[in-house]
Amino acid sequence: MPEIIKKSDSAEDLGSEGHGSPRSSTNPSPTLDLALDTKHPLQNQWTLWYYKIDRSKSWEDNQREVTTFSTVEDFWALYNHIEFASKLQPGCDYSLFKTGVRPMWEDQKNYEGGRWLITVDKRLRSMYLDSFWLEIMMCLIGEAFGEFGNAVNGAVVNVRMKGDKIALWLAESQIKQTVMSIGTVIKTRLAWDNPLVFEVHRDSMNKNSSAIRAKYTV
Ligand code: MGP
Repeated sequence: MPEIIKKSDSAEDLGSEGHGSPRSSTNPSPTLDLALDTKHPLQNQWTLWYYKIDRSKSWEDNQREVTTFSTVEDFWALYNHIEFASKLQPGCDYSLFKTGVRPMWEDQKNYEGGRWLITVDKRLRSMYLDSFWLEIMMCLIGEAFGEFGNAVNGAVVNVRMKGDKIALWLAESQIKQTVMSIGTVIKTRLAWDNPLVFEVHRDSMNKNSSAIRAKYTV
C-alpha cells in the first residue's frame, strides 16, 4: 500500500516539527489522524470479475463478480489478496469494469464499442504481464484519460497458452479522436513500442476467422 507508507514517513516529519513541544495524546495532530483514518475515494466505483472455464456452463455464466470497491485502500487490499494474473490457469481472465457494466460485448455500454488490444508474447509473460495489468488498472482507477474517461468501460486480461492479451474496452468505436487519444495514453503509460490495434466488438461478435481487421492502430 504505497500511499499509506508515505503517510508514516510524513509522521516523522511532523514529530520533529515542534521543537520542545512533543506531541502527546492530549495534543494529537489533526492532519495526521485524518490522513490515517480516511479512505481516499476514487472517481468511479469498480468491479473485478473473474472468468474460469467450466464447460457445463455458458460463457456468460462463467463470468463471476469478485468484488466492488471505490477507494484507493480497498483497491490495494484486493490487489494484495488475489493471485497475480500470470499465476492464473491458462484460459482464465480478470476483468475490471466500472460498476454496472458487465465485461461482455452484449452489455449496452459495450455494444457499440471496441477494445485496444495488447498481445503479450508467451515468452514475455513473466517480464510484462503483471506489470502491464497493474499499470492498466492504475490508468482506470486513476482516471488517466482526462476528458475521454467517460468512453472507458474497463479492461480485461486473458491468460492464454498461445499468448496473453490485455485489452482496454471502450464504449466508443466511431469517434476517432476519442479512440486514438485513449490508445495514445496507454501506449505511453506502458512504454510499448509495438503497434496497438483497436478492434470493434461487433466484428469480434461476428467473426468467422481468428483474424479481425483493426479499425485503428497507434
Ligand atoms: P476470448 O476469451 O476473448 O479469447 O474469446 P481467446 O480465448 O483468446 O479466443 P480467440 O477466439 O480470441 O482466439 C473466446 C471465446 O469466448 C469467443 O470466441 C466467444 O465464444 C467467447 N466470448 C468472448 N467474449 C469477450 C465474449 C463476450 O463478450 N460475450 C460472449 N457471449 N462470448 C464471449
